[in-house]
Amino acid sequence: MSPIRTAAARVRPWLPPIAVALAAGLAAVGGSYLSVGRRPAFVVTPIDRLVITLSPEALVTFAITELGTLGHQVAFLTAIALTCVLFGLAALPGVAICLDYVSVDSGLLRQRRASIAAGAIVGTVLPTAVAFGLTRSPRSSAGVAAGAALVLLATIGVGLVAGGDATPSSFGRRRVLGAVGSAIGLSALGLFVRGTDTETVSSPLEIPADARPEVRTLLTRAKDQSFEVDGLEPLVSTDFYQVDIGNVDPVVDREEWTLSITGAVEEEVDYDIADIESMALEDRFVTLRCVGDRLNGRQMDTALWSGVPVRSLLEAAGPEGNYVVLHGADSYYNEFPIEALWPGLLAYRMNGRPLPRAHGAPVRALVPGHWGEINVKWLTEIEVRTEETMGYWEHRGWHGTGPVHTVAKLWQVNHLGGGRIEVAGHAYAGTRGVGAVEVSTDGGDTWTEAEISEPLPGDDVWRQWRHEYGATGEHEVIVRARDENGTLQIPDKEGPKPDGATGWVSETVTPQ
Ligand SMILES: Nc1nc2c(c(=O)[nH]1)N[C@H]1C(S)=C(S)[C@@H](COP(=O)(O)O)O[C@H]1N2
Ligand SMILES: [Mo]
Repeated sequence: MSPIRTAAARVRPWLPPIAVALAAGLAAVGGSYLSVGRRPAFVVTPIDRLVITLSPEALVTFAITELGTLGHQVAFLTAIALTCVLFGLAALPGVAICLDYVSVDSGLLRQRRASIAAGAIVGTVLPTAVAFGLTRSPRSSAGVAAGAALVLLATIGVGLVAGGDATPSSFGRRRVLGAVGSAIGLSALGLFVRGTDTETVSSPLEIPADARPEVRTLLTRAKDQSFEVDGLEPLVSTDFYQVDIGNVDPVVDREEWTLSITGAVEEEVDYDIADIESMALEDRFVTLRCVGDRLNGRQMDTALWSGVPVRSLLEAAGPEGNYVVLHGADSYYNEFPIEALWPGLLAYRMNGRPLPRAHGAPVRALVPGHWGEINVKWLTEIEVRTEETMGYWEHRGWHGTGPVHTVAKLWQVNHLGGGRIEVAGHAYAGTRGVGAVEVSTDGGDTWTEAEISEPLPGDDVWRQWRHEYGATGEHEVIVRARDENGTLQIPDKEGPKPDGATGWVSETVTPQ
């Protein structure tokens, strides 16, 4: 067999091997996804971690506060692209041997079956080794091997089939097309089989048939107490926000999971899921809000959580320090005064169902009144400390471990006809409780108390508010909450970083 080189290859000899190698990289990622889905073993997961770790703080903040979910998607797509390049690089030596560009141009080897075979092997083994090094998952690595091998075989196959009668340039093009086509095909199959592999969290409005009577009563009560305002989320959120340091949630095996209480304690204690489930269960409505939430953002939600009070576990260990660091299985950690943890809950159910993976399965912490970030998910360790240290977000310039600010959101404006307008939303003041919500429909000159929903049981739960009025011209609606002590929501406008957004939500409304 004589080497056939394309016109393009003569001008840019590196182009076909790079194109084929990148296709092998894509196929490696596609193969890994097909075999394990969006899980920690997916080869993109460690790269995603690296991207987030290495991203400049300003970019991460922008993604969290301005882009929200979109920011996660952009970050994840970047990680996917980088992973394709990484595996493309790993496949490149093999591809180069296979395509014989190395050999022909360097004159060291002749194109022959042996070098094709060697190239195919090298081009498969290297990416597989990289995958195993990154994920330690045989299954994910096998997916990578299959993807890389598929592309190499497709390339070689096209070479053998088209070798005889093709013109040099169409021959090179066909090999590249064979490589790219098979890579896209495999990735499409991965997407088809796995979808986006994100968990669907059932709506709390459909109370599960096997719900405990207490849960049924509480969820029904929340439903009944919710205002009937068109488009307004009920008192138990139907779409609970999610904020994570990574784009792939950890998968924690319930049976293998343990929670350790360590550090400055009289006695270190370990619990497994059976221990936790054998303790008396408590149901609590708890609202969470992310410190990165914009003033009128949507990173504030409420669920009915069931679990065990932290108190009994802490008492058993006998803490001898004033601080705790909670650690999650995703290497996330956060530090705060132990005082805040004592009244906390270790939740393993949410709205009458097992805690979803997205919200920290098997067990997460719920710490009354504090910003979302200390409510550590996939909780594995409670480390007691005698001295203060910094948590994950504090290292990145946030101060989100303290109590939440009081806030009233203006989430819904309904035009009821005849110049009647209904404005509504949710208000939250942590453990201080929402005392009142005040609305101004004239840009802040005069204020009226809005109607607020009956309080749900619980020390750390939001309320809804609504207000109906008539208007003819364009006007500005402003809303502000007071906590149960009568303290007004902070008026000065500040963005979320570093202490959480402050100010009063205002919106210009034009009657229809
Ligand atoms: N292990 C772990 N716990 C975590 C996080 C995380 O990234 N990893 N994010 C925190 C942040 S910033 C918030 S606001 C809440 C969000 O909880 P949710 O995703 O269930 O809404 O979880 C907190 N607990
Ligand atoms: Mo957060």
